[in-house]
Amino acid sequence: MLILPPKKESKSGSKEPKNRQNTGFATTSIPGLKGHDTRAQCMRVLEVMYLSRFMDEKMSKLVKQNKGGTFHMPATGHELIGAVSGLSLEPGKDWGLPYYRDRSFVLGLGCLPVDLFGTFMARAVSHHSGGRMMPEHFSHKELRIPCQSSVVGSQFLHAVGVAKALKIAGRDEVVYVSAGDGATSQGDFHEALNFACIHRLSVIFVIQNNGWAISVPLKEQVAGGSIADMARGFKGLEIADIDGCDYEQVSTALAAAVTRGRVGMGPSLIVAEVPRLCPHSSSDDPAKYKTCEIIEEEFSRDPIPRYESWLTNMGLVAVTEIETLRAKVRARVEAAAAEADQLPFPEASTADQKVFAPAPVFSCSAQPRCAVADAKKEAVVMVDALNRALDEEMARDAGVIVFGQDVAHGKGGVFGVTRQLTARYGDDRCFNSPLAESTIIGLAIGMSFVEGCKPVAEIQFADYIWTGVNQLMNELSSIYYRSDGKWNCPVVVRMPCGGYIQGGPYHSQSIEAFLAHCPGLKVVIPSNAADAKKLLKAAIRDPNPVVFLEHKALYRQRVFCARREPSESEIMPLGRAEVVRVGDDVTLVGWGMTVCMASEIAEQLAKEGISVEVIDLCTIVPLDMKTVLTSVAKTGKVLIAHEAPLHGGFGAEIAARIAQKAFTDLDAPIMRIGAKNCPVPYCKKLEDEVLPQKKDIENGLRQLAAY
Ligand SMILES: Cc1ncc(C[n+]2csc(CCOP(=O)(O)OP(=O)(O)O)c2C)c(N)n1
Repeated sequence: MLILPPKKESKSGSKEPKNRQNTGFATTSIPGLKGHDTRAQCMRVLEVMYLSRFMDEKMSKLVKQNKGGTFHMPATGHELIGAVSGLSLEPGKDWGLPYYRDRSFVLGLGCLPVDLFGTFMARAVSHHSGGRMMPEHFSHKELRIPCQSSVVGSQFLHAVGVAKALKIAGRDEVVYVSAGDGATSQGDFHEALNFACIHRLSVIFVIQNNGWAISVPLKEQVAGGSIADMARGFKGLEIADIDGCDYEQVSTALAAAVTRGRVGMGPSLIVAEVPRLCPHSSSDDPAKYKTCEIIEEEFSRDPIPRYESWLTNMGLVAVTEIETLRAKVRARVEAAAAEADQLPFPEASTADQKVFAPAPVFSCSAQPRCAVADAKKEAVVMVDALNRALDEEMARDAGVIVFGQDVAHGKGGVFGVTRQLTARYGDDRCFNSPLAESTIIGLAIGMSFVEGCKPVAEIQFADYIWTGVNQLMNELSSIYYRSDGKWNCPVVVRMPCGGYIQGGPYHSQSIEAFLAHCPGLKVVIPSNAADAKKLLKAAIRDPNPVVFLEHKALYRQRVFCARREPSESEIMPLGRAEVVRVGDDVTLVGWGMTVCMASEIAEQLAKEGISVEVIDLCTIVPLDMKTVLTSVAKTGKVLIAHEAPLHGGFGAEIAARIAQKAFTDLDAPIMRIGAKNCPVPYCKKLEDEVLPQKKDIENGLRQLAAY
């Protein structure tokens, strides 16, 4: 069984509340409750509800006062379900992925009002985002609240990923995730329920159903109008459909779900009906879509007076105590807002910092490049080199976990890259995912939140990443930045890419330019077997998300791609281009397939006295322009060749940089070669017409040489 290292608790910038005594709260039985502990716990719930409500009242004033915050996302009406949920977890042990209207959850778990006010006013608070995110996008490392985005519903899969890593590590922590009713229309919700049930994960899904997604009522959102009914098909999911303003129902449901998760019995779904007693946000006007009768009915369900009545009716608290508590909380809210107003704004100079986490520096000077000639003996092809890299990394680090479609057991991936890994490391360490790319990336994100876990996910073909692109580009890439460097995601996403195999439009795509345009992703594309092994090892040891592109047509290519297999200790740093052939007349910059083509052509042209310097970028991000510019300074002529469409291709970026930085070194116009601006067709005759061919590269090089 994999034992992941225990989490290190880093120091928080803010003081945390001391002597929190809510552990075990969830197991308190409510009916007929009596005694000091229970009373104290119930009062704590009320205190958290007041905190959230009074903060809303204060924020609605602050938003008009030019204090740095321009947007208010109120939580009024949602206080009870959130407070009880937060107080039901063990802070620092359990995990919470709350959505924006779940302020009482984070307060219940232990977040401080001063931090939340600071975030509201876009100040340099050490939690939540340090001014990088709009308010109510919670993130708190010590309280195990992973960085939340604005994309509704994508957190469901992160929660499932956290729970999967915890299960593999044999830990008894539970994972809470919340969202509104509208978010249940997202595919990620259904994918998350599916995965959580297949793997019997300790996730508590809480849907705070206020009946509206901005202006869209539930009946236009959910077939049949019942989220609980919609979810009943998921076997193994315990469902509670409750009144989210009724303390007994809420605390009973939470207690059951926490207990169930704690002992590993599987996921729970709590659908809690609540009123939204406020506009969707400070930019919204409910009068456009709610009648007075609806608004009146919603106010009749306000959880605060209802809970106050319940407390007094149960004899747990006197009216005077309630008044005292209200006054105390109001004063605390005022003090927290005033304290937050003293906090500085972040420095402008930090705006583009922390896009990437610092990566280890690998020394590779002692590692000579594996020449093509070496390949004749003991040559390894790329597919085998990649398999060896995974094998060695899994043996080295018990946190490396491989998953994706068809990757496990006897199949070992549709190209065989992951073969034998389940047999060697067990099905916790190499497992099949459902056929759902959003699940794969979302899961990887969640798993990477658990320290020591290093997910290496496979997307079967780069052409199918698009259904996972929200998780890749909107979530994974920016978590380090959005959390102001608190949460990093050491995820590798391997994707076979490229054409020349008659794969048609859906098995031929070259997508590096899309990826390169997304800040926060490293993008790697090896062009030979030795580099593939060494780069994959570097990618796995990098603390950032790395997309690792593997050209399908090079997987088993021998002539130009097979190499002597690098030793176990050889690693190639990301961000270093390689001069694969030294030359004086023309520089060719390529990556992936075009490097192999160019190497062959350069060999032929050398016989005619045309000396071509071939540069393999190896990594698109980080981009090693220094090597490119040094070569251009020598040759004065450059051809950039890539397989992706020329239009908007990554070659344009390189050309622009050369033009800006090395204009005076140029003796000829910068030339680019790429595919036609067209999908890649199936028929070989058509495919050859669209994708760049060796003769195109040859012509380009000849033209430049003669210029
Ligand atoms: C994927 C996505 N689409 C659209 C939006 C814009 N948006 C923000 S909140 C929201 C409504 C969400 O409603 P619901 O999930 O019911 O939660 P509630 O706000 O009612 O608590 C929308 C459409 C978004 N943030 N994410």
